[in-house]
Amino acid sequence: MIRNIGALLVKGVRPRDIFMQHMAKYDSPTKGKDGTSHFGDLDVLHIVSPISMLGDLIPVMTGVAMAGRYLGQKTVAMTWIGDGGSSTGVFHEGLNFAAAQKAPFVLILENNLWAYSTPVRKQVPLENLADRAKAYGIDSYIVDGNDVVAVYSTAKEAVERARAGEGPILIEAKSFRRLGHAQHDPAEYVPKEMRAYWEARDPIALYEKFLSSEKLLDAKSKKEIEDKIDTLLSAERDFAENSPMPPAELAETGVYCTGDDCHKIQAKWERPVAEVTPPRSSVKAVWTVPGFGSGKGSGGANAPIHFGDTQPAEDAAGNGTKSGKDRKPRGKTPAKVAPKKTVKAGTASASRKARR
Ligand SMILES: Cc1ncc(C[n+]2csc(CCOP(=O)(O)OP(=O)(O)O)c2C)c(N)n1
Ligand SMILES: [Mg+2]
Repeated sequence: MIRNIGALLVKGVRPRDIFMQHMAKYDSPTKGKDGTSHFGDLDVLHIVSPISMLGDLIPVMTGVAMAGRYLGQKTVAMTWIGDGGSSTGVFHEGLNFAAAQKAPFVLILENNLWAYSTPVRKQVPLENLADRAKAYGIDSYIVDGNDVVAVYSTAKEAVERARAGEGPILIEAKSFRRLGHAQHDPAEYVPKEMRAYWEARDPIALYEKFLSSEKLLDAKSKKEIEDKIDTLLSAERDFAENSPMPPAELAETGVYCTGDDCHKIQAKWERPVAEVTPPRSSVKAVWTVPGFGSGKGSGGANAPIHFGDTQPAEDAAGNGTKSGKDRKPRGKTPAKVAPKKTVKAGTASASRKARR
């Protein structure tokens, strides 16, 4: 999800890459092709590029989790979704699929109370979005999303459990979106009292308080950290600003995958391939259905799908015509009696009706 730039930095993405990506510079991860955080790094940092369509990353990350397991890796896939995004169809399809596959997958649902200008209460009738997990028979956690240590330990536990085969796991992190949806949104629809309540629970201030109370941070070390970050960010910003814009003649390159010169990603097998090769079967991997496809019965054209009470295609084509166009219309006089199953079903529904 594109709201997780913080997580990218934690994973090791350099600030310059994020700056350049936003400036659409040539040295950016996508060489200026995309202006937002739509980039990943499969090879080194193991980051899958986000997708703008809310929820779509859930089945994708489920696939990544399944692929890792198949290849014998001990990977756990993780992604984020918002409160709004958790109401999309693909959220439910993806999580159901992950649950059915027992995928080693951890999904963090950031409930920041707003989806653009829609408050969470207007789009979902649940107090706790973690309850969505119940529908898929998977475990979930609710965590104070503004408590850095709680989020860390909950996520760590969930990842360990997913790695041990207990996944997928849903974590609802309760939080708040302090600014608007984006720079163009002043978020005047947010009640003042609500903003004040959450501003008093700023996660960075709370974490600093925690570190001070644990004697892990004092004014001097705080200043050192802040100065270090300022220096790093200035250098990274300067690098990004001085990076060239992409040459116009490259505008149409790198749009489609062109094979080896595009990427060199290979599956990393960590188990013998033979282990997952299916045993030889005496049954041919061919399944023919009379009258289906472009065989004899269809006269070379698309075969009609026939149900129990319609004339089989081969019988109908028995007039010797080769072309589908010239065939006599079929299905007017059923050649066969409807199969028993259909009769039974009809009887059952008739008796149901009679009971009403
Ligand atoms: C399927 C889909 N519908 C609509 C959008 C447009 N859109 C982008 S972000 C957003 C709001 C998302 O709210 P939420 O999921 O709560 O995440 P938040 O922005 O609060 O982190 C919308 C409607 C989209 N990207 N994808
Ligand atoms: Mg939200």
